[in-house]
Order: sequence, then C-alpha cells, then structure tokens
Amino acid sequence: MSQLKHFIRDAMQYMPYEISMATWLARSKYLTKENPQILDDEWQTHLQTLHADGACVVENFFTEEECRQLRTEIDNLLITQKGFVHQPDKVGSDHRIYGAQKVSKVLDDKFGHNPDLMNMAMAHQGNDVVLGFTLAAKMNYVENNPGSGGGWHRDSFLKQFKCIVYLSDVDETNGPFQFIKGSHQYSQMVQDTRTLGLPYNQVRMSHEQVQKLINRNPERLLTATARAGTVLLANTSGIHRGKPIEAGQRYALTNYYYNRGLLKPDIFEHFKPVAGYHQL
Ligand SMILES: O=C(O)CCC(=O)C(=O)O
Repeated sequence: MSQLKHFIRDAMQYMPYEISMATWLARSKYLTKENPQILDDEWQTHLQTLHADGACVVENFFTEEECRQLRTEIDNLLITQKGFVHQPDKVGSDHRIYGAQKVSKVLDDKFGHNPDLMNMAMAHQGNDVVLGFTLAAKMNYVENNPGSGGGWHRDSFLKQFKCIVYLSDVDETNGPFQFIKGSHQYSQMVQDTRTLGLPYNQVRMSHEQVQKLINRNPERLLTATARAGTVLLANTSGIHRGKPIEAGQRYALTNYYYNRGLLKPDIFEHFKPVAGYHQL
C-alpha cells in the first residue's frame, strides 16, 4: 500500500500536467458562478481583458488629490499602527499593514469597499465574495530588495482576484506590477509548468525560470507602468510579482478578495497580525 502511495506521490511530482481534474473543475466558470451581468459596459470590457490576459490596467481610478490623501493616510498608519507593520523582506524595503481598511475609514470607503471593485470581484469569482482585507504598503529602494510579493509566484492554482491601486507614479524603476499574460489559464498553466519542468503544485519561480517563458514569447510580459491613481485587476493564480525597486519608492493599496466559505481563521493567521482582526 505504502509503495502505491509513493508511486502516486512521485508521479504527481514528475508529471506536472497532472495539475489535476479537481483543479480544473474547481476553476470552471460553472462552479465558480461567474456573474458578468452585474457590471456596466465599461467594467464588462475590463472583465473581458482580465479573462483573456489575466490582468487589466484601469487608468484614472483616483485623482492626484485622492492619491495624495491616501499616501498621507498610509504614512500616518505606519506610525500610529506600528504593531501591525510588517517588514517581510530581509533588507527593510517593504513596510505594510494588512487590514488597513479596519483602521482607516477613508481607505475603506475609497478602496476597501469600493462598489465598482466589489462588483468586479463578484463578477469574476461568483456572487459570494467578500473582502478579506486591504493591504497598505510603502516600498522604498533598498539594495537587494526582492520586490513586492517576494519574487515571481502564483497565489494559488485556483482562481484568485486582487485589485492593486498605485498611489504614486510607477515606472520601470520603482516596482511595477508584472504579470505573465495567459498564465492564469488552465491549459497555459499546464504548458508553462511542463516547459519549466516544475514539480506539481509549485507556486514560486526563480527569475531565470520566468525569463525562459518571456524569451519564448516576449509579448506575454505585462509590466504595468502607470500614473498614480491607476488600478490593476489581476487573477493572481497567474504568474506575477512586483518588480524589485531600483530607485525611489512606491505607495499602493491591495484588496484581497475571498469566496466567503474560504475566508477562514487560518488565512488571518497566515498574514498575522492583521489590523482589526488580531489584538496586540
Ligand atoms: O504589489 C505587487 O506589485 C505584487 C504583489 C504580489 O505579488 C501579490 O500580492 O501577490
């Protein structure tokens, strides 16, 4: 029996196309109950781009004045909510607060529970979607910073939706969001996993590995350079990262959405401490 178990485990390890029927089924639009009807024409177009590419850039979501106000809010939170500030990288570039919408009404009203974004999340994931939390992050250039998200990865092999808003102008040098177009699609997932010879279910990839995909097909790389106030919609089951910062800084907010049934205490424990959820 244990020999059979080992055989199956090894087969799964070395046959990456076996991402599994279960994954395929769980991603299917019938089971996830996508609901595009709730969107107006403009947002339906964004949803189509999101489906095709896995990521979509929406400009002018906030004005410059709103961005300035939200940047100031992040700076204040990093001082007043010190106990919730994470510095996930070793070099001290990234300063972030999970659950920022619980300790800032302006941030929640404008972004956390923004109705357009919530509708988009529901249209993409199915109706029963809730905001898990909003991440407020300020990233500064520090040598050897890995970038937001700590390098190339998928959040999951299942469909996942995040919205990121830039609160400062972002060019090639200060940490643009990058996404490998199409990498959210099941068939492409299987193909990319095979191309890279990755073990089953591996979500983290080195830059050299992802560069191999880009070299094969350069137009797959989206580098979202954009003005402050731009929102990025992403199915983060695709391969993505925040590019390491080479100069300057980047302010951004990110909404993490979850299907209600999946937003369990272990998610908050994973991101611990989360403002509004954990006691300090
Ligand atoms: O902030 C970014 O540009 C990317 C963040 C990321 O990789 C993630 O949220 O998983």
